[in-house]
Amino acid sequence: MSSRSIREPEASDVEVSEPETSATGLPAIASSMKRSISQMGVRRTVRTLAVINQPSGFDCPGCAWPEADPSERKHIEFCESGVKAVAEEATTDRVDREFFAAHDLDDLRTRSDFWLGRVGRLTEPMVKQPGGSHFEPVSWDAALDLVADRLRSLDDPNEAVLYTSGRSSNEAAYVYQLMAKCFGTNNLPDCSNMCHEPTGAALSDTIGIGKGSVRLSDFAHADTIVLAGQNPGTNHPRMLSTLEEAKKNGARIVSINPLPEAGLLNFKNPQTPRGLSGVGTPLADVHLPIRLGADHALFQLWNKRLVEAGEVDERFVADHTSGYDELCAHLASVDADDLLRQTGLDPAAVDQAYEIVASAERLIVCWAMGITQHVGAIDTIAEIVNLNLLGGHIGRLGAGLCPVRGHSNVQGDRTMGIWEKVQPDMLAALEHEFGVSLPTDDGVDVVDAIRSFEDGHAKVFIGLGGNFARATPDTDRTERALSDASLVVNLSTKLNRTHLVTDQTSLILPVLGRTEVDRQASGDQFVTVEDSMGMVHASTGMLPPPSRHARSEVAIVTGLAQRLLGADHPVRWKEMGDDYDVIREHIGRTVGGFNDFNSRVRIPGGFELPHPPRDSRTFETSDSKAHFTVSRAVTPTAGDGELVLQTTRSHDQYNTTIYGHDDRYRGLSGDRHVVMMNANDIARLGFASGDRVDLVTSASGPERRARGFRIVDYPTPEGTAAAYYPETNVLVPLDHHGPVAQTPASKSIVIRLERSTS
Ligand SMILES: Nc1nc2c(c(=O)[nH]1)N[C@H]1C(S)=C(S)[C@@H](COP(=O)(O)OP(=O)(O)OC[C@H]3O[C@@H](n4cnc5c(=O)[nH]c(N)nc54)[C@H](O)[C@@H]3O)O[C@H]1N2
Ligand SMILES: Nc1nc2c(c(=O)[nH]1)N[C@H]1C(S)=C(S)[C@@H](COP(=O)(O)OP(=O)(O)OC[C@H]3O[C@@H](n4cnc5c(=O)[nH]c(N)nc54)[C@H](O)[C@@H]3O)O[C@H]1N2
Ligand SMILES: [Mo]
Repeated sequence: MSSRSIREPEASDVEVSEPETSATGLPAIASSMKRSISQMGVRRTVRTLAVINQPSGFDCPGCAWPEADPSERKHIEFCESGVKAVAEEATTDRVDREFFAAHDLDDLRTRSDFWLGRVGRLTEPMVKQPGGSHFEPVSWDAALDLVADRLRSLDDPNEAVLYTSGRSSNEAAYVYQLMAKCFGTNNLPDCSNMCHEPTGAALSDTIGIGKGSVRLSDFAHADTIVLAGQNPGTNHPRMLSTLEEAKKNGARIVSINPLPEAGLLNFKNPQTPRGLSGVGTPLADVHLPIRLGADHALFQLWNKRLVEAGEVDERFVADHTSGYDELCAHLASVDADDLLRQTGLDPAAVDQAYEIVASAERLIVCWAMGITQHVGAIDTIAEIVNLNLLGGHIGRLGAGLCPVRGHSNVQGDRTMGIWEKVQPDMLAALEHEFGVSLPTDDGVDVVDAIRSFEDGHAKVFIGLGGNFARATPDTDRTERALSDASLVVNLSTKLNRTHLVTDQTSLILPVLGRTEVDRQASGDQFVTVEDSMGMVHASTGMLPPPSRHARSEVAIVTGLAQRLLGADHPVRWKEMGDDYDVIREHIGRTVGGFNDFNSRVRIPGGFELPHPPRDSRTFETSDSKAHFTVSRAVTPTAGDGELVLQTTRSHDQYNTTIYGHDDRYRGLSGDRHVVMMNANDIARLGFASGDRVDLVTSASGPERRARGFRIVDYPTPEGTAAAYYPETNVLVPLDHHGPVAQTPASKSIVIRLERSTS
């Protein structure tokens, strides 16, 4: 299939069928295999899938859910979403110079995200000059010189913003942050800022480390698992096997989610006879269809009851925590009825779930974007921590806190120093290791980066992966802010909107993906990643590169750094680019937990990073205790004629990459412009299912509008609605975020509906 044959989907209408009540492994894998074979052929499909997530193979770019110990690993360690993610990368379609000659900028700007992603892999560096109509080929030398010259000509290094998406390897992330810091800026925003940033903030404050405290093996020992604000059937399908095993061992599961997501209710595992026979394993014992953003109220209500009933691990609380008396005083002052009302839940179901949680001896709480993408996210997560601390569910086998990360190496990138916030210990270690002096002021996060482009201070954008213009909130405003950027550089596998936003210079640098052989001067390289539970392991690609011009992220960054910082710079950029072991030696000496990195990562399965609360109930906080947190629960509300909207993922996308138009488990296909609403709201607001409406918000400033959405009657709680991201990012005001983390509150936007005129 040549790239030219990709068609925009026909303007079709949404087809609605009953939502599924079970996540089904086998048809799921079959359907994704079909697509994979159409994108990369049978041989490539078989070859690739045989080594995905195997100790000697490559790490699945799908999500950050960990793999089992190599001794327990199955032959198939992938899922439908993983197959789609791999096919997206390993496609045999190519975007070459003829493609760019045939499609000018105006043409590309009219294309959908689906089309841009489907045309194929980028093959050679391309540049669009200021005012230019087309992207044109440019040599690597000229491209890297251009970036280095522009950066050096800035008045202030902080006029550059260096973004990272969470797919980059540890090695690429490490050299990238080092280059930024040596250049003189901590402007290192990343996709975490829009994702689990509130998790890191809340966990650092309360338990002294911003990462989750469970191992994969804990799930087999848990007696209770709470799944809050997460859709594992779609976004972390391999987690369903873990949950199935936990159920088999007797665990009870409470799910908290406005939507009855299929993967929360039942799982038919294709790798078990039971799943094959179509029976499946019921997952959630209790499902709580909560109002958007009311999780804080729910957890606080449970905590109040636990304290009042004396269902507290007194020994743990006395030995390991501080702030208990303040918490008790606060919980005594809050009104249980008010908290319950905020949730909108059936009191009997809340009681039933409470009984399960209160009687837990080994409790794991998992959460993802349904918790973090709210104004009050940090407080909600701190309330979850309160729950685990009250029961002593931390540093105990089968218990703990489990933020479920998104991008496959988003956690590792942060560990490697991709962070706009300065980490004094790491800064000192880098200065000592390399004999350099690094900037000490915090840089900008995603939201502040957009503000900085908007006010004209920021001028150069560099993206190590990702699709900044599309993933960020307030699309119109953000695109306007970026349109004046004097230089936008993207290291990308695939074409996307961010390449097209600036009216000035745009540079596309094609990178190797994880599935591909990465050959450098010292021979074939592997890279490393860290999963959601702090396991670090190697990833080795085996497919041929997409073209002879594509370069590894490490090669591009070290090549740029040499030009930018000069031949006599004390960092050995070239040696690092030639041999990734050299990078890992530096990481071993400058990043905590990575000693003997090169030897330990060569052990199949890799190694585990230390986590003091999990390992020894040690809390590296100001008073060496885990902290209870006092905060007031405030649930987002909408006025008459309004709804609170969440923006969510369909079953057929990877963030801003749209694989197709089939949100299978929710029974919605054909078109992504749908708004899921409760039947009572549809009637109350004077509409009918199937009506075409605009979603409009006037919260936080001027009116914002997303046009032409079909109303679908869907089981979401009254007063709430759901629609897909990124199409609805146009509605998320840039200033709509919580404190500290500044993560856009893209799961609570107050909207009204207007009949579509278009
Ligand atoms: N196939 C696939 N896999 C992916 C991704 C992808 O796009 N496609 N993205 C990756 C990334 S970067 C990430 S961060 C993760 C995201 O994984 P998820 O967090 O599962 O992603 P979302 O689709 O945003 O789903 C949020 C879930 O939370 C629920 N929810 C929304 N608001 C609330 C609330 O206020 N309270 C509660 N209790 N629930 C709420 C929604 O109904 C939905 O089920 O997945 C990763 N994996
Ligand atoms: N409204 C709303 N907005 C959201 C969210 C939401 O739930 N609602 N979710 C937020 C979340 S959780 C996240 S993580 C962000 C995601 O934000 P990003 O990480 O910026 O977005 P992606 O869509 O994952 O990036 C896709 C692009 O990455 C490039 N790419 C893919 N693989 C590689 C690789 O191996 N190397 C390199 N260099 N490039 C590669 C491709 O060119 C592709 O076009 O979006 C956030 N935005
Ligand atoms: Mo994410």
